[in-house]
Amino acid sequence: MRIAFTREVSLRIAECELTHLQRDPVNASRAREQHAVYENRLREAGCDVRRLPPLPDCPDSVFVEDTAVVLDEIAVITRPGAASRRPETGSTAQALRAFRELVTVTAPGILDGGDVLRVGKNLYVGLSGRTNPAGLDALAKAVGPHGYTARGVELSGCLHLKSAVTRVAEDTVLLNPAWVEPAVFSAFAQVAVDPAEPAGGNALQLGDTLIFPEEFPRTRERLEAAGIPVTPVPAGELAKAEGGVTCCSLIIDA
Ligand code: CIR
Repeated sequence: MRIAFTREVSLRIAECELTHLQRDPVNASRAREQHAVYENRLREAGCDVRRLPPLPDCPDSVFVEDTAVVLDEIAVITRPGAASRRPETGSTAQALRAFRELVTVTAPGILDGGDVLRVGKNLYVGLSGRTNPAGLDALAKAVGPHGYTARGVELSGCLHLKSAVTRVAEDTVLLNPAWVEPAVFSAFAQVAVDPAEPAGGNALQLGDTLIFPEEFPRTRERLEAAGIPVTPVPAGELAKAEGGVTCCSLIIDA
């Protein structure tokens, strides 16, 4: 069974953290409508969608991906790089405890799940404003005994590694070459985002389904030309909060 943990959009989402975008107030009810469509797409892709307890006073709490890194063997509870987001991890840990042994990142480490791209037993870890070398080390120590390697990846111009690059098929990544060095992913076939859609590098692969924002039609064309069909979702409202489609779920095979 595949479970997708999500969390409802806080009505305070307009007070979210912002790093690269100018504030364009998020409409919480529109964000909730779009989030409900997203949850339906997760169900259609075979997930049992379970909502974590609401955190109405944590504006960014819908972005559950940042609170944990879930692997087959363990789950690593993060220490988010933004202090405002640290209260989000407790309820994630509470939910994951039933499924995985937990390891927790501690100070001075910071780590956001959005910085961790897993491909098999390789973890690519963005060294971003939200993840530091101590966070990378903590992750590497936690996962090493289970046969994983974790390597740091430099980025520029975006919030998280997975803002810049995600896996879209067995052997293919989607990336924005302005934000991450394509040579790091030379082992993969690559689809580059359309330059007019710089935030188009974040897609969520669930088996044969690729959930992808409907706001990026040009990049969608590039994916489809590469033989990768997409399942579009409306994601524009949470994009104003610098969130993408991977950010809104934690996927766990139970
Ligand atoms: C933040 O800055 O933390 C939120 N406004 C956006 C987090 C998006 N999460 C993700 O990309 N994994």
